[in-house]
Amino acid sequence: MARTLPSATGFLAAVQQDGGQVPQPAFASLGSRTEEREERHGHTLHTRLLHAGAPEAARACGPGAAVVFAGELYNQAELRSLLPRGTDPAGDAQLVLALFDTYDLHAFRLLNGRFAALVHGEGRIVLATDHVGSVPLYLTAALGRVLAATEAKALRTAPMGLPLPAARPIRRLPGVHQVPAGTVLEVVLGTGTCTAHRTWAPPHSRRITAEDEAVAAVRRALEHAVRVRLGPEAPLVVLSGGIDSASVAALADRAAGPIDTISMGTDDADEFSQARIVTEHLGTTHRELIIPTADLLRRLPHTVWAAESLDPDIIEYLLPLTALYLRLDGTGRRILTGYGADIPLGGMHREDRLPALDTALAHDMETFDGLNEMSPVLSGIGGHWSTHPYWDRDVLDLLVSLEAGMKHRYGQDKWVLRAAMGDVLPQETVLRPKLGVHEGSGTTSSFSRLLTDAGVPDGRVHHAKRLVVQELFDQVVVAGRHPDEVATDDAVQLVVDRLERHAQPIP
Ligand code: IOT
Ligand code: MG
Repeated sequence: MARTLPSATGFLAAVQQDGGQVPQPAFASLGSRTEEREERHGHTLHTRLLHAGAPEAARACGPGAAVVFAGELYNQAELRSLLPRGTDPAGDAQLVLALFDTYDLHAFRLLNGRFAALVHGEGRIVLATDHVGSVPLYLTAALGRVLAATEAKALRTAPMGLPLPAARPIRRLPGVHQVPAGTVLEVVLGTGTCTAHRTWAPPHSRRITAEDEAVAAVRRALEHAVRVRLGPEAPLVVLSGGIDSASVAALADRAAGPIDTISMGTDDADEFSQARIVTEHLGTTHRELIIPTADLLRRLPHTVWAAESLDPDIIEYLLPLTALYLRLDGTGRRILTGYGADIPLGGMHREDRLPALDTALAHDMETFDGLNEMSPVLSGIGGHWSTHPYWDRDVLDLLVSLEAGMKHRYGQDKWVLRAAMGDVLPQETVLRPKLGVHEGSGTTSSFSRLLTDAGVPDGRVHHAKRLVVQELFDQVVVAGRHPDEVATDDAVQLVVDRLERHAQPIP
């Protein structure tokens, strides 16, 4: 069978002295599981991998270090050119191990990928994610013991107390920390010292480029990012019919067509006609999926379970996509999405003043870490693997650093992207204004309605959404309940009762 998913999509790994017990992780992501134990440098490395049938390439061991790797690299060819002649690593984990032998933890500064990794070296553990932390990685530690996992809930039964000031504490899960985006954490087993090494940061400067150069650079970078994300089988592009996902579909179709596309809508709203303009132009195998609004809202617990995020706005963007991923036929699809384009291009802000546009996008680039909006678990709960060309390291570096006048130009938002795609998409698509997935699917309004129908005053709806998400997080992440057993309506009722109690004057 052609392998279209990465070797591993998640892991729990423990390094400890006594070879003690390791929790059986309750991953939300689907996949086969393999367990391995190995004695190294007086410690046991115990790995539980989540994979799609070929876990071998996700682990690599050498005399100096062992690597556990979930996800995939997108600049392998470049990376291989750094290795001595005759070195031919079999997979991404081996490649990382070979680079680690030469560059030590600075190897992670070289990678462009979507991954989480653990390296066990002599007396220390190195934990790393890709430049934007798109595969979340969590840890908890004690002196001489480190437990790391790609889902926070996998660590909830075994939190340990070692303070890790270099990592981000997870609210509501004491003892559990997240590896910050673009950061390598190094934990010395003997002393418990934890040091952070930044491997990537969003550019703060802006480049002045001629129009045609900027347009060509965007096209080239995006084309490359799409190409390296394709597997051996036709990819599936989740398509709204907006410029972001239509561009990904067009470039994937040119590189590996014919491709499959899918659009979701609800009984409240859809963007089917706009998506169809794209699919007919490209000749994709297209499917329209209507998810009844009540079913959509029932997936709120699953979305929080997968994203492990407490941000109600982000959860609203992710809910329709999660519901879509759960309804795909079969398993093991490689999914390409246009998610993320709006952040470096300032598309969400509908802002035509350049200072305000750059302020907004600089803010978004400073605050995305920990929101987990690109977590592979969102599609992993349906057994799939998603990837985001706009957050490719090279694409992101380029888009962020273009001066704001390339992003808003001639009265258009995301101008440089639209200009870069003019020859492969219908004019109507190129000119179509932004509509967020939370708007196009009616998610924001149906979630609001759920709350106002339960008695929440209009002015408190956003606050109530935050509390509902928090309540769901407490149930499906902190308490470890399965989302199938958690009802959105019950969480809403709990929040409404709590709000009403607090609204009463204190006697
Ligand atoms: P939006 O850009 O509308 O959608 C994200 C992706 O989801 C699209 O590119 C497309 O691949 C897929 N998608 C959207 N709607 C549908 C649909 N009806 N059917 C199938 N697939 C669909 C929010 C947003 O507007 O999404 N995402 C922003 C940024 C979030 C802000 N985050 C932050 N500040 N940290 C984005 O950049 O994509
Ligand atoms: Mg978008």
